[in-house]
Amino acid sequence: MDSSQTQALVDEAAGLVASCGDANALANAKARFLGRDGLLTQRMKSLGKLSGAERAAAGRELNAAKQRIEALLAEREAAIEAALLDARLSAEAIDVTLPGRSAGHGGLHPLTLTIARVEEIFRSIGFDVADGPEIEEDFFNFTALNTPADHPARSMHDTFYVDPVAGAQPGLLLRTHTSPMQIRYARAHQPPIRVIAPGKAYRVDSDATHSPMFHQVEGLWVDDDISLADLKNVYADFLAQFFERDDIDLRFRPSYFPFTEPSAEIDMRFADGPLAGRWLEVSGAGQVHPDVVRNIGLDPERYIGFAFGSGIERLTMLRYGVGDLRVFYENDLRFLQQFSR
Ligand code: 2NM
Repeated sequence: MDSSQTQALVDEAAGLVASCGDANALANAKARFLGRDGLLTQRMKSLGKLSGAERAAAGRELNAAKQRIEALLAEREAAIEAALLDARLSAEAIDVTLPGRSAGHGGLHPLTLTIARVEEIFRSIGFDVADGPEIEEDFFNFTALNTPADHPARSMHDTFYVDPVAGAQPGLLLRTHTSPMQIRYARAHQPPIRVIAPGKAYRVDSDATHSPMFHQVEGLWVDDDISLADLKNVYADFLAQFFERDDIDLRFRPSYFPFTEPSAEIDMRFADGPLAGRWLEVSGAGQVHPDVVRNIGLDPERYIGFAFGSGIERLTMLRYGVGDLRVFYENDLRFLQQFSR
């Protein structure tokens, strides 16, 4: 046994250890040289065959070789562990510079946008905005508005009545218009009264042009020296601001409502644009019936009132060019997202 053979063994071990890619390969390499039948172990076992002086020198040499191989193994093991840790860290890494996952932006519904717009415009003209119950008393929804007990609007086919339950107030219904809010407001304020009441109303009605729940804005103006011409001016001003146009014509067409006399439908007409020349119905209106003036606690000999009621859906369809009422209630984001800004 000579030292060049020992050196060759160390060289071989160094090459094998360097090629080890994982802990398993390293264990095999260790067994090949240092295991019970390992190449270096065999040599150590054969030391006994040598004479004393030779044995001491060969023993030192083999021990040095063993330490060298153990060091190579330890070094390689540390390198493999470090590489594993690196790989794990980069796989688990969080890139804090990535943008967050957005929950998306909410937006206002087109009908809500219209209500906000109508409120802003009427406030600028000097009107107050009133808000009140959607579940109404028969008195405010019908009786105070001059709608007698045998009027068809009161029939079960037209109105959602609340089932009377034990102990509950009788005669409740889903308001069929926002006028009851006008009555509530007018009874709580003194003239001059200028108020609009926007909000939801309900009727037993459902087809391409009617929804059982819809939105209205009604306006009421009570004073001692106003005329239908004043109402017309206010409404014309409102339309010009709402549509942001100055080419709008108005006409009042005779009509009938129980709570106004005389009554009219308001039609409007654009001079320009895709709807040019077509009369479009946008509102009902009229002089508040003397009985209704009395019901709000005022003397009809002294005070005169004018009122209108417009459909929010109709105004929204005209402003945005929406052709079908039903899209407002279908919650299709492709439609709704066009209105969020
Ligand atoms: C309309 C048409 C005409 C109206 C009347 C009143 C009140 F409360 F003063 F009597 N509020 N709204 C009115 C008048 C509503 O809707 C088509």
